[in-house]
Amino acid sequence: MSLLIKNGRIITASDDYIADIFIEGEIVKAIGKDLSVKADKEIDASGKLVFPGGIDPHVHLDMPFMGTFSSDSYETGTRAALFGGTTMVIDFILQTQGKSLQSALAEWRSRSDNNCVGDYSFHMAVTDFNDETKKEVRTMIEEEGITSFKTFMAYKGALMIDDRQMIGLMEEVKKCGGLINVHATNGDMIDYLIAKHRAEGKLSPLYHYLSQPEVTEAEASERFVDMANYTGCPGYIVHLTCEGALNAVRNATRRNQKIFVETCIQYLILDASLYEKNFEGAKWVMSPPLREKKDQQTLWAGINQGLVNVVATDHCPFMWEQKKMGEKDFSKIPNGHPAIENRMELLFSEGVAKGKITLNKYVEVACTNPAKIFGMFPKKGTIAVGSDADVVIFDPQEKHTLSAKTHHMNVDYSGYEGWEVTGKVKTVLLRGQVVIDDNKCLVEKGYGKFVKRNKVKQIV
Ligand code: DUC
Ligand code: ZN
Ligand code: ZN
Repeated sequence: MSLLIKNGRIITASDDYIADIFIEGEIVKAIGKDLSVKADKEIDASGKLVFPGGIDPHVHLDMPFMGTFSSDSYETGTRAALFGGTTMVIDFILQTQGKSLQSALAEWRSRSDNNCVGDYSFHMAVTDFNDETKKEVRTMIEEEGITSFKTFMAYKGALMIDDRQMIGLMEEVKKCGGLINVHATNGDMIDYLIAKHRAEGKLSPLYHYLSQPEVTEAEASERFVDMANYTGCPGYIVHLTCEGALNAVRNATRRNQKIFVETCIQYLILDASLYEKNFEGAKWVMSPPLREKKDQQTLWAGINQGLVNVVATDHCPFMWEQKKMGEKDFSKIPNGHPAIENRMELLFSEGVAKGKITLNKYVEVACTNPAKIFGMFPKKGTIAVGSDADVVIFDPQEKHTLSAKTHHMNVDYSGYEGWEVTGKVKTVLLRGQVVIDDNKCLVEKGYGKFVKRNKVKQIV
C-alpha cells in the first residue's frame, strides 16, 4: 500500500516548506515538490499544516491509583490520543514495593497487550530500589527496550523512594545507559500540610492546592538536580509547574548541567483560581496542582529559552463518581485530569495561534523532543525519509469547542468544557495507515504497537 500526501505545508522542528510526501508501507519513502510517483491513494493537503504525529510521554491508562483505576483503558486512551493528533504515548508501570520490576511489567502487559489503538511504550517506576531491583535495570534497558525509570519523591508508603535509593538507582541507570524521570515534590512536607489541614477541618479541594505550595516542588527539584549532577545520571523532571522549580534547573545550567524538563498543557493555560469553585475544583485536583499566572509566564518563557523541552499531559482521568470519593476530604480525591485528546489542539491554539511559540517550537516540544529524549528519534518525532509515517494533517483556521459531549476519552467531564479552540486535527496517519479521518477512527484495538526504545544518546 502506498500513499501520496500532496501540497501540504510540512512543519518539523527545524523546517517549514510546501511539498509532497510519498509513503510506502509504514515508512516515508520520499519528500519533494511535485513528486512524480503513482500511489494507491492520494490526499490533497493544500492549505493544511502537515506535522509529525504527536508523542505524549506522560500518560496513565488503566492505572491502579488511590484505591481505584484511571478510567481510560489502553484502547479508549490511545484512540482518544489519535483523535487529538497524538500517535504515540509513554505510559507508566508502577513497581509494587516488595515485588520485582519484571512482575510489574507482566501485570501492565496483561492490560495493555493487544489493546492499544495507537503506538505506546512504558517508563518503569522504581518504587523499591534494592539489590534485586538493581539487577533488573540492565535487563529492562537491553532486553525490554524500557530505558527510562520513573521515581517519586512523594506518595510515601506506596511510591516514594528516599534519597539513598535515588542515588543508588541513579548510579545503576547511568552505568546501563538509561535516564531517570522524577515526580519532584517534597513528600514529607506535603504529608505534613495535608494532615494539618485535615486536623483543622479544611477539607475542600482548595486545600489540595494549599498542601502543595511552590516550595515543595522547588525544594525537591533542586535536590533531584543536585543528585543527578553528583552521579552524572541523565535526569528528566516530569510535570514541572512553577518558577521556583524551573529556577533550580536554570541554576544548574551555570555549572554546565543539562536537565530535561517537561511541563503539561494544563500548567500553561489553567491556574489555581479553579480551586475556588468548591467541590467542582476536584476536576483539577492533580499533583502538582495548578499554579499562578506568574508561573504560566515562566513556563512559556522557559519553552522559548530551551529550558522546558517537552509539553505532555500527565493524562490520568477519573469519572466524576470516582472524584466524589473525596467529596468530604480533598486527600481522597483521585489525583489527575484528562487531556490526552486535547494537548495538540490546545497547545496550537493557545501557543501558536496566540503568538507565544513558533510552529517549529510547537513540533519540537510536542513531537520531536519526546522522541529524542526517550530514544526513538528519528524513527518517531519527525517527518523525514526513512521515518515511520506518523503524520497529522491539521487545519490551522478551523474553530471548534471542546466538550465532554464530543470528546473520545472515557471520562464524563472535560477540564476544558466550552473552551474555544483555533485549529483542528483533520487526518492522522500512523505507520502509513490512515487512522483518523473526518472524525472517525479507522483502526481497531491491536493496531497500536509497543515501541522498544534505545539507550539515551540525544542531546536536545
Ligand atoms: N499526579 C497526578 O495528578 N496523577 C497521577 C500521578 C501524579 O503524579
Ligand atoms: Zn507525578
Ligand atoms: Zn503522572
